[in-house]
Amino acid sequence: MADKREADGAEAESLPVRVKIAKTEEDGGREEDGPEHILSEFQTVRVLRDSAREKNIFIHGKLADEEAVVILEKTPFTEDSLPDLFSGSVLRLEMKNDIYSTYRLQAPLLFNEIKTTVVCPATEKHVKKYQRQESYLVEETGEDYQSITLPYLQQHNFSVQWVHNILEKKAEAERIVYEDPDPKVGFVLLPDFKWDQKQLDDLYLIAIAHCRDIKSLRDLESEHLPLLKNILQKGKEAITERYCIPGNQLRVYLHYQPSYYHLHVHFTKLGYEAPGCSVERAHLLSDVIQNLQSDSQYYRTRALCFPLRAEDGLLQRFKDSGRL
Ligand code: M7G
Repeated sequence: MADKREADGAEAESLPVRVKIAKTEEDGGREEDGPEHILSEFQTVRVLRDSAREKNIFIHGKLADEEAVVILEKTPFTEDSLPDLFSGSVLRLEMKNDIYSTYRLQAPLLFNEIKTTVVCPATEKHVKKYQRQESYLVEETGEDYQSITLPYLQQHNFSVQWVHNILEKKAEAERIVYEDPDPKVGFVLLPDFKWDQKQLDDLYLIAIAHCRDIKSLRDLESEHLPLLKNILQKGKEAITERYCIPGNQLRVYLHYQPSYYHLHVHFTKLGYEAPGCSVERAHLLSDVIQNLQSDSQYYRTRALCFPLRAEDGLLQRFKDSGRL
């Protein structure tokens, strides 16, 4: 590969799309510019999902013989870009009728950027995660968690290498908004990779706990209250300071089930319907704190509801156990 990189040399610079990929542990988990991961080489296998309304498309394909998922998403307009957009664009008339007219606007190149996310190599679980599927609500008791969910997720979870890379400053270090380095109550706050940071309307950050022994909401007990309160308070303060958004305009929550089993908290702007913020998956951190204050074992013992998608292996396990 090193030879290929050298041989590509200067031409590689002018290739249309280059993406940064955080490598795995074998490579020291470091970020590297990878000319081998060039979307001009991407071969589409099939479209997993697309939405004309959300203006995005999720594609399963191959990148240099590896399975990959590519997500393309048109980004929102921002007010401060309007003067350049109006002055630098060419309008082509489509139709005119009385006071009504429609055009195709050809904007300067800068405005034609498409937010692109690449998962490579992607596992079958990644492909399923992004595929459009029916969802079914599951009610999981504390016993179900121990006998069905925990054994399943110990075998079939997504790698959290990307999380460790962030905590160890091997990836995204320059994107960190705030860090409390304390090993017990500390966390790293940074933009979620779903947010392009160009506008505040869809603000989305995640706080990742430094401690590595809490998989999800289910593991939380009252001993974790100092950690949770710290994330809630300092996370909000850091966002207010950096983005001038007051704490009471933030939706701060955990997912159950999460995709990645290392404790992390989502911070999104109130009013933005972030993916996964619906009642069947999001648990407000302030509620979680109060529930643990009333009962240390609340999340260990309570039945919790969550949606599972048709092809999720965990759904099958619930069916096999006669719980659905
Ligand atoms: P989750 O509830 O475990 O999974 O949240 P979800 O993706 O089903 O919501 C994990 C969060 O981390 C999501 O909001 C992801 O968009 C975000 N995320 C995932 N990865 C792999 C990365 C990453 O590499 N960098 C950053 N900054 N965010 C990520």
